Amino acid sequence: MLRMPLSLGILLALLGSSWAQGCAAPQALVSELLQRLEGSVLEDASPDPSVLLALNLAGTSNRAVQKLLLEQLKEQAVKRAPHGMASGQVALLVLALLSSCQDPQQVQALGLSVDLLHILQQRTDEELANMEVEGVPRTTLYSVGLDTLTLCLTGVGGYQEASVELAKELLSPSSPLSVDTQAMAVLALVCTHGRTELRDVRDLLQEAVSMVTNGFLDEQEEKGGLIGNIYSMGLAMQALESAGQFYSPRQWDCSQALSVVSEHHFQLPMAMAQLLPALLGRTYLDAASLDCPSGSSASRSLLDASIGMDAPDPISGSLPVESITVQFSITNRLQGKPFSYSTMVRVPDGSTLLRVMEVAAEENPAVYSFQTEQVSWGIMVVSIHGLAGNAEDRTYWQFLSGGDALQEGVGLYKPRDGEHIQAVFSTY
Ligand code: B12
Repeated sequence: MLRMPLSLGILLALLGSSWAQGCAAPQALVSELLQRLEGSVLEDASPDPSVLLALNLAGTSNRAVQKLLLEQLKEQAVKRAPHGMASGQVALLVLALLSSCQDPQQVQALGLSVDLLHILQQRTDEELANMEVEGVPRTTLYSVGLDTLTLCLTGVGGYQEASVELAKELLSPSSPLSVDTQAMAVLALVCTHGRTELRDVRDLLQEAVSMVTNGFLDEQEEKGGLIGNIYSMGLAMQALESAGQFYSPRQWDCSQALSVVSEHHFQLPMAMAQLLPALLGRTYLDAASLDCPSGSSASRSLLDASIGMDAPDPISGSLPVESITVQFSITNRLQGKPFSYSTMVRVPDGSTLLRVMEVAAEENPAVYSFQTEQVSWGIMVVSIHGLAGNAEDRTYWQFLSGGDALQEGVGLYKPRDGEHIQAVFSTY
């Protein structure tokens, strides 16, 4: 059944301009994020299912952007999903299609057709088989959470077993779990809890969700609103929004979380996409029960839609920019011949870590050359000094400052003068 999308205008009018009751964000923040997210959609860029999902959950009225993204994602699905797309990526595609009222079992584009649910089921089975044999999924537990949530929302088999595995991992993790991973698992378990009839499964899921969400509430109280870091807030808020019955009679003071996120200037579409639904009191659990887009033809050009897209802060052109010095080290003690190098790099103040690495590589390419890939969260460093991270070995280049892992990627993080950044070849 097709219903009209919840108009953001009406919703915002209902919310009013100040903090409304319940978990409703200030109007200005919601409309700014929505506009920037719409503006991030480009004709020639690789489409992001999380962005379409968020726009649909937020009830965008920009049909041109919705239509463009949907077509791009369908093409991506028929071209890439049958061959090697990771389980979590298939799951995100399914969620984006569901939120657009499309049938994920019959995705058609470019004269091809694909059944994404069948593929998702297969990939999830592979994740679970890996967990059984090796103790870890084929990709990550975060992706298993996404897969399980998606299978559950579509009612396709396998999600119950996956939920049991996720619950066990939440209750006694084999390695520390990030807030993001726990939050995604909570969304999946809340869905399964609502669907399963099995008493012992329900009890297990209840115990796991209750433990995680109470932990989130404790952390929020201790850290003045923050749960994990600023980039995990979107998913943590979605988890708390969906799981009220599991921490009842305790209450969630969501205005505290809202004040933390409203103070941050989000730049990355992915960060906005995970946060926006939570600001409207919605979660990924709503993806399959959404009002459908009306399908009216695009009335605005994409150029119109791209207003408000903020470019990274430019370094002032007219004023002289001060230079800073950053120490940059690369270390591998994990694979092949060990190495460790360190250099001092001078860059204009306000430069990103990516720029620091580029300057290091220009000055000494034999040591500091590196390669990157553009992915959903921006620029990911895939290899340094000829050594590449690998999903099979679960290796990657981790970035640290003063021993702490950076909370942003190299394209966003701006080192301070005198800071020592380490890239360490690590496992996850
Ligand atoms: C799993 C995960 C990882 C895994 C990915 C392994 C894998 N093969 O799947 C590993 C451990 C490698 C990883 C590394 C890093 N991660 Co990470 N990661 C996640 C997590 C929990 C889930 C991502 C995911 O699987 N999505 C589902 C799949 C289906 O979608 P996808 O688009 O294919 O996902 C890919 C990208 O997300 C990419 N990726 C993962 N992390 C990062 C980080 C950056 C900066 C980039 C550009 C890409 C990237 O790897 C995924 C798999 O290919 C997210 C949490 C979240 N809220 O999204 C954090 C998250 C994306 N990671 C984050 C960070 C900070 C990092 C690191 C920079 C940490 C560090 N100090 O080194 C590094 C990247 C360094 C580099 N080499 O450039 C932040 C990004 C915040 C930001 N503003 O940029 C997040 C949001 C966590 C957080 N709340 O802080 N990560």
